[in-house]
Amino acid sequence: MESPRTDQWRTTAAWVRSRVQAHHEWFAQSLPMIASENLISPLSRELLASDFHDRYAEGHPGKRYYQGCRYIDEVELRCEELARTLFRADYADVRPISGTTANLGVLFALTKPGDTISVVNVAHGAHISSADFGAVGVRGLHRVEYPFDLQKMIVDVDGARKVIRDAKPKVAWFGQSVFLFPTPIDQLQDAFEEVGCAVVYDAAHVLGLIAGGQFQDPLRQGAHVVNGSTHKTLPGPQHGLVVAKPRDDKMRRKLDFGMFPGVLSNHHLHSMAALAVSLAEFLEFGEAYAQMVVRNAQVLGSALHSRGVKVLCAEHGFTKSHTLALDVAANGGGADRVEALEQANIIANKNLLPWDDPKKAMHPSGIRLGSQELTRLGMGPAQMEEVAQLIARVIVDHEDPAVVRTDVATLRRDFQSIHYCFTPDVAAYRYHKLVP
Ligand code: DSN
Repeated sequence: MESPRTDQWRTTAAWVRSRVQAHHEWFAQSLPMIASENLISPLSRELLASDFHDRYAEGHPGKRYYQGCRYIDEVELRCEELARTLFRADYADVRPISGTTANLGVLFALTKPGDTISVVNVAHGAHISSADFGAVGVRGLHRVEYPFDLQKMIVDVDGARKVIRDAKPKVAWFGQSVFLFPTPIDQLQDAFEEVGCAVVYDAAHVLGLIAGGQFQDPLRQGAHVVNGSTHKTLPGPQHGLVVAKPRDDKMRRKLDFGMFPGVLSNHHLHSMAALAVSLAEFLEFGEAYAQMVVRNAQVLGSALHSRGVKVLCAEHGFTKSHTLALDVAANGGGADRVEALEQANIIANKNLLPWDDPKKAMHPSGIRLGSQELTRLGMGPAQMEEVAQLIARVIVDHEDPAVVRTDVATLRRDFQSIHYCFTPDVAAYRYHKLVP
């Protein structure tokens, strides 16, 4: 007979499983609109639970520190090849286990403590990697910031050129987490060349839009390195990626060493395999997906604007990415309105706007929305009009979220499978139920 103690932990394990199941059921009735998230395909998801998860494979295919890597090596070589093909890159590293790890590995490769780096300010939408309290600070770098055009929500070209010329950074770093418009790095080429800096573009948010040819093409606009996470507009596993056109062999070797042994030990082989499948699927479906993501974001921006929601950059078409930034200061503030949206089963995040006090990150005036996951579920412009109406009822009209929630569920009922992938029919089952 089992002891009561054993029962206690067995019950706890079952309870954890039931909470995950509850989460699945909740999200199946919701509109997930956090700009950094997405749905992995069923085929990729299956590999996350494979035996690759249980193995070690430090080093490179054919030169491992562990035996047992015969098939892992084959998959990793193919994954690298798929990444080089998709991004038309000379170099690919598919080992980073997240976007921040990719950032850290690149910083470790291209800088030494005390070097200067030029970055976008976090208040202007940069990722926390660019902050003193993030990866840049961990590497002990001296940070200088580009001036930012708050009307156009992009780096100010003349100001950035001056910063680069004056500070002579070792690395000029770009990329944002509130990433509405392409960064004009092509116009900074003269400054990059004059100071001889490495140019790095953190593409986490827009990786799929770049791969799908719908945003900008940093590797052909002056960037040596593009890095980021692989689960936002590129709908792959929670993982990271570096692709590059290294300017010489020395940079190539440094990038390689920076990742391993620089910041990685083992590199999560199950998610590397899932990434390989996601990259293959993106080569097949990515262009159409990325086009629809951007179109949906623009339609959503326009529809929200016409319903009285203050969407940033109305005069510039709201966005050229998957992201919209809303100023809801006059509607109760970001924290208050995302709570109400969540009550209506519309999942979004509060966000600092450039003019907010950075110390008030928990009570900002903004909300960030992304169109990439609803697009993955098969929604198009007609649904964006409906989504805008649902959001405006909460944000502008302060309607009872419980009433809006029933209409959210009705809209969501017809959008249960994952699109732009090889096995759309399996999706609903995988997404709703844990495998028995
Ligand atoms: N923190 C993530 C985001 O939501 O943008 C990026 O890592």
